[in-house]
This record gives sequence, C-alpha cells and structure tokens, in this order.
Amino acid sequence: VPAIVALLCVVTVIPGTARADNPIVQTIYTADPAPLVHNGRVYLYTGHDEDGSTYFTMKEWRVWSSADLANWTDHGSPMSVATFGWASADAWAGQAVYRNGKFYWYVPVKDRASGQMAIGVGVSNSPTGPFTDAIGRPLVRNGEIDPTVFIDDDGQAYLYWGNPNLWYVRLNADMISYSGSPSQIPLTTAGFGTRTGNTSRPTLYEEGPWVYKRNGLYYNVFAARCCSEFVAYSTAPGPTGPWTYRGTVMPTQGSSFTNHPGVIDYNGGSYFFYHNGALPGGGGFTRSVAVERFTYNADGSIPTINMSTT
Ligand code: FUB
Repeated sequence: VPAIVALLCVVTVIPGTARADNPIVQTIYTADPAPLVHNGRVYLYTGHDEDGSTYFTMKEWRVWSSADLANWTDHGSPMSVATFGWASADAWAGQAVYRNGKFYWYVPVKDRASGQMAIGVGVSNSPTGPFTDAIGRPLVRNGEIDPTVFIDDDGQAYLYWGNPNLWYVRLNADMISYSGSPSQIPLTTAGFGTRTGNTSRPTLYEEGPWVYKRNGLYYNVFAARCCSEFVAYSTAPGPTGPWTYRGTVMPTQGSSFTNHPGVIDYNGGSYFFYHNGALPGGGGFTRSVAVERFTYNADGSIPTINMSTT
C-alpha cells in the first residue's frame, strides 16, 4: 500500500462560501473529526467506523492532512486500541495538540480493568505518528468520553470531556499529568440551552465538546440532544466559564444520529468539521467526516452552517 494516497480533487473556491468535496474521506468510514493546524498544514485526526458496523465498533484512529482542504493525504493509522496496553476496545472521539516539540493525542478508550471508558494520551514527535502511550495508564478514569484540549495564551492547558457531565482539569506543562481534581462545569440551561422531554438531562449538552479561544472569547462547540444530535455552542469570558448558550451551529446529523464538531481558522478562512452518514452504506455507525467553510458574524457569533455534499 503506498504511504501517500491523494484522495480528492481540487474544487472551486468561492470566498466566504467555499466548500471542499464532501465527505473528505471516501475510501473508508471515518468519524469524530479533530483538525489541527501545524506549520501551514491541516492535520485531521479521526476515528474509523468498521465496515458493516452495528455499534460504534472502532479499533483505530486515522490521520489525514491537507494544505488546501481539498486534496488530502492519507497517513494511515498511527494509533489504535492496541497502543494502550490497558485498553480493550472503543477508539472513540479525541483531539491532538502540539506543545514543546511533541504531539499529544487525547482519546477515550475502554479500560479493560474497569470495563469503563477512560481517557488515554498518545505522544509522538510527528503529527502523523507513530504515537505511543505517553504514560502507560489512563490519564483520567471516570467513565466519561470525548476529550478536547486547549492551551490558553498564558500557557495553561485545559482538558475538557464528558457525557453525560462536562468536566475540565488543568493539565501540567508536561501535558501528561494534571494538578488538582477534575471539576464539573455546571450544566445550567443558561449555559447550555434547554432540552425538552428529558428531565434527567435538562440542558442540550450531550458530548463532543470542542473548546477554543478566538478574539478573546472562549467557545465550547458541542454535540447537543442525543439521539438526533445537532451541533450547538456556548461562549464564556474565561476558560472555566461562566458559559452562556449561544444557539445552533449545525441543525442536523445527516442520517447519522450523532454529529461531532471541530473548528479551526486556517489561511484566512474559518472551517467547521463534522460527520454524517453521506457515503454509500453510511449511517449511524458508518459515518464520514466533512468540512464547511464559514464566516463568523461581526460580533463573534457563529452562523448556522449546513451540510454540503460538493
Ligand atoms: O464515535 C464514537 C462516539 O460517537 C463519540 O465518542 C461520540 O462523540 C459520538 O460521535
């Protein structure tokens, strides 16, 4: 198998409304996109839904990269469940970040000992791996999923994650340990919107947080309201809140009952990554990652972004 396989062709780029061919990956099913801009290139970290999957049967993560968000290079699978000796299954939604010459990839995966989901961290000298288990044990073990990592301007790194709760912890500068205990972010309806018909989960927050800072404002874009998820967001004046619910980003899941956000600025544009079931044979457990270009409103709010297939 060639190490590098170009997957897509260049498409028309219209300022403000430009699109890449979607789905981004058309050779396998992919899910849970996590883009990272590094050295003028976008690295896209995803999960891999196995063909014919009838649950979230995911054994490995994959990496893709592009300089133009139209032509993508396949970097294969540099990290899998087997990377973590303590893990047994479920290569679910993670995020990679660069710090001090290394790439750290935070992922939820099933802890064999407890049978519960935990968060592991892979490390590599390259954005495309191979990644090794950074600490040889879970970084966090509380049965919850979907880590997002964010490094603030003052150098303090934060790890957020959770379903059904929303947690954060301050990572130490080594990125593989933390100070203090994980804290829960209060899931208030003011902060995360109002869910109807589910008294055990009164807010829209479900999973898949993606936290970042832009023009001094902190954003938390997340998957809302299982199990016909849409993508919504909240903002805050600081990394730990208080969060204010700001509304819908992407209204649908496109024949996958989940959706999962990843947001970047790159080469003067803003891009929203997500997944749906758009490939032939696609659905809730056979998903595909996609991307839309968008423009923030003047007040920093995110416009409604719809899925495209072109
Ligand atoms: O891909 C497995 C799980 O489905 C992820 O962890 C969630 O975010 C949802 O996309």
